[in-house]
Amino acid sequence: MRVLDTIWDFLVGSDKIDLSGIDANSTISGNQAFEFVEFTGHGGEVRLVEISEGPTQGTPGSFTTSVLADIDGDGLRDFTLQVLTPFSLDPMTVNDLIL
Ligand SMILES: [Ca+2]
Ligand SMILES: [Ca+2]
Repeated sequence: MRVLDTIWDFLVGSDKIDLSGIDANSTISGNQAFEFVEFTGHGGEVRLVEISEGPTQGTPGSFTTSVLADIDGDGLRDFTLQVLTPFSLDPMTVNDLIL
C-alpha cells in the first residue's frame, strides 16, 4: 500500500510549507525555485489540487489538498504532499507555500 507524506493540522494563512530548499528542476544544474503553474512539461513546477472541500462555508472545514511537483519536466508529479487543514476556513493557496 502506498502511503503519502501527510501534514495533518496545517493552518491556512499561518503555517507555511517551505519548498525553497528543494532543487525544483533536475534538468538544469544548480538549485532552482519552483514555479506555481499547471504542469507544462518543464521541470520546477508545483501546483495544488484540492481533493475535498470543507463541510460548510464559514465554519472550519476539513480541506484536503495535494501539493504536486514536477521536477524532471515530464509532466508527471515527482512528489506529492497531502495536506489536511482541519482548523482553516479557506483552502490552501500559493501564499501558503515558500517556493
Ligand atoms: Ca537543478
Ligand atoms: Ca516528473
